[in-house]
Amino acid sequence: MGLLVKGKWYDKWDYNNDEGEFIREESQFRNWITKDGSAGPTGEAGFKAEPGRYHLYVSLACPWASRALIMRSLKGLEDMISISVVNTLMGENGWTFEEEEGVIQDPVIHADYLYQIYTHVEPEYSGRVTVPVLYDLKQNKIVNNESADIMRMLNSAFDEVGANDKDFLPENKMTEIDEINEKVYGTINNGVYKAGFATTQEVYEKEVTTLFDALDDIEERLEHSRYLVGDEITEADWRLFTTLIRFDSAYHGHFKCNIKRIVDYKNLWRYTRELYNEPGVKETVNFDHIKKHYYRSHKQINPNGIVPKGPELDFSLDK
Ligand SMILES: N[C@@H](CCC(=O)N[C@@H](CS)C(=O)NCC(=O)O)C(=O)O
Repeated sequence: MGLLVKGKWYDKWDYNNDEGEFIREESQFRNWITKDGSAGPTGEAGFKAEPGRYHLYVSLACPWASRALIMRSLKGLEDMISISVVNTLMGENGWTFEEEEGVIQDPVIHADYLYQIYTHVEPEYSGRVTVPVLYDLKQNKIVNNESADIMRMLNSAFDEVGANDKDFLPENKMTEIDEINEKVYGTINNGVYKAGFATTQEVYEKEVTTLFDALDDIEERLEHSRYLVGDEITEADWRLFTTLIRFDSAYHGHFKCNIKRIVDYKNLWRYTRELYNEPGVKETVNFDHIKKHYYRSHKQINPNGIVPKGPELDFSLDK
């Protein structure tokens, strides 16, 4: 694992502050694809929704990249936005395109490493090299590398050029969606990382407690509501789902988020299975990539890189 400093790759672990807390860096590319190419809420103009123009770099292991992948699938954008899939191991060169089952090579510069895509568009880039990356094949620019933005643009930008009309961000639910997203992000999506990457007992215990308090709250909320914001699936559900689907296979063991498993919660388990069985979703979930990535990439947590055999999970709906 490492990062770019003025376009040069350094292999170093640099995520924690002096107190042992995990600190996530802000994503740097924040342009927006719009129906007519006008500027979106952030970034510059010039990115018009056109079939075949954009390419998405993902890891099938990564919950953030999977948000983008799920939205691409739910909106029927598979033929309009092509993808590359990185190798499961994030090692000394970061994400790579080394051959492995499920890997899809980079069509742009036939890169060996994802960081080469970043330096291809910005030779002096400094920062982390993360997935997802939404890339403009026409202008050779990175449009955006923030999954929260990518989800939002895919929800509607391509609707007039062939995407289906599903809307996961209904206007009248936006306030509630934003509120729940914020809570879920801080305590659950990022919460598993904050617990897993803590480097002191004290920080770990604080973070894992916050995480399970939040899961208990969601469990309670789902007692009265089929989805997070009423009876229709919204963006908020997909943002929570990509963490829940990885929980028992990766976070419970590798990140020591083991007070309970998702399968132990009545409502959260029902909810996770329902979302997993929505058309187009299970195709984006690859447990082999998920387990291999987490257990093999973070040597400071699991030095021998042993990948556990289990757990056996059955996501069918008739359980
Ligand atoms: N805020 C970003 C976070 C993306 C992210 O951290 N992705 C991880 C993979 S799960 C990554 O690529 N990490 C590489 C690194 O931090 O060096 C987003 O939501 O898109």
